[in-house]
Amino acid sequence: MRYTTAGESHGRALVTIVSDVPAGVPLGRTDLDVDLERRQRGYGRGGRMAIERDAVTVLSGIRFGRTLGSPVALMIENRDASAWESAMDPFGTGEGIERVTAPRPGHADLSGVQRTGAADVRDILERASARETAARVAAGGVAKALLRAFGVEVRSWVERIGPAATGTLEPAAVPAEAVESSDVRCPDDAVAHAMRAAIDDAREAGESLGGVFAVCAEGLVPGLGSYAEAVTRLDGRLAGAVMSIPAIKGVELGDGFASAQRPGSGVHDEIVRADDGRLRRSTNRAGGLEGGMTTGEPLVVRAAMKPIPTLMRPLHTVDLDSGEVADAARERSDVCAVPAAAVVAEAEVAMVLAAAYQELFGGGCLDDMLRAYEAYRARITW
Ligand code: EPS
Repeated sequence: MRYTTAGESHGRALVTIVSDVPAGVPLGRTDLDVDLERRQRGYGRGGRMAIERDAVTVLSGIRFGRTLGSPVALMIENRDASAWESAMDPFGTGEGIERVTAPRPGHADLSGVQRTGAADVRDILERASARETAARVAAGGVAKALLRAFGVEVRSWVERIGPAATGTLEPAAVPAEAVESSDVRCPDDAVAHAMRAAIDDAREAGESLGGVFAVCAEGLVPGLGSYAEAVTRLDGRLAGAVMSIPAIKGVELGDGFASAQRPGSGVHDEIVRADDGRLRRSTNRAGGLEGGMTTGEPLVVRAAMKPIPTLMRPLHTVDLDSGEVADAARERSDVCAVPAAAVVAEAEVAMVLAAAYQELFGGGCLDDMLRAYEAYRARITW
């Protein structure tokens, strides 16, 4: 399974096509829309989210609540597009439309115009906008539906926003309900309060804030991915997928960077026999991944998000028309989008894992995959 997206932030709609979807995967409207709604939430979001009501229109690939085995095409309309019709007109002349000429430090603006030769930074920023991640989340809904058939759930939480942090949390210490009811996706009430205060301070100061979130997948079978080839090792695929999300500047798997400070005995997870006779790990410092494969323990991916580059108190830049020092362009923006990015990362992780299930158990039809899965589980008696 893989996806691609198209769409500009203020164009008519975002679309995604999910290819190589097995037939027979149960998929309801809520499965697709629930995460779009979760991605829109979050303390620190800006004015745009008050306009949008992201919901999927299914264009192909689903019939009577099941996937057909054909590409799944999904569309999310941009409600804000009505205010941008002439500025985004595919066939207009652009006459009378104000150009953006002050590239924002930290955004795709400058490298984008250098790459494409565009005379208007808007040509770049419309697509580089994190609005695109709504389409990723829609695609992730298809991947999550496949994973659910194998008893796998993917969730996320936020551990840091600016200076306010919980420290590293174990999945077992993070109740899903506490996260979902928090507008910063943080299960610790006191820290959540500090996160909101930090966002308020940042807004007041014309600043933006980044943070750290974790994505966790539970119920995974061991052996997904591979130790054999660079491109099939799951670690690299997960890190690449999460780092493809705009503003993500660091990814760690399990204890990640902290592992570098400890001796081996303080890093590796001992193998023990559980009550059901199966082999497990006594700890999960590896974050559910060894040798490029899943261990069957919860998979934990953590990511660092930089602060959003659009600042209401802008940094200096150089105006591309005049060559003079200027204030960076100020688009309406979010103060903090870390909770939203966590939901986007769930989609990315789900897509990688769904593809890994298909590699191991076949990809044509869900029932065949489930039979292969049962045989695999039965073979691993220890
Ligand atoms: C974004 C700017 C803002 C954000 C947007 C990302 O949009 P606008 O330019 O319309 O004010 O709200 O994020 C989304 C629209 C979204 O759906 O997440 C940017 O410049 O990256």
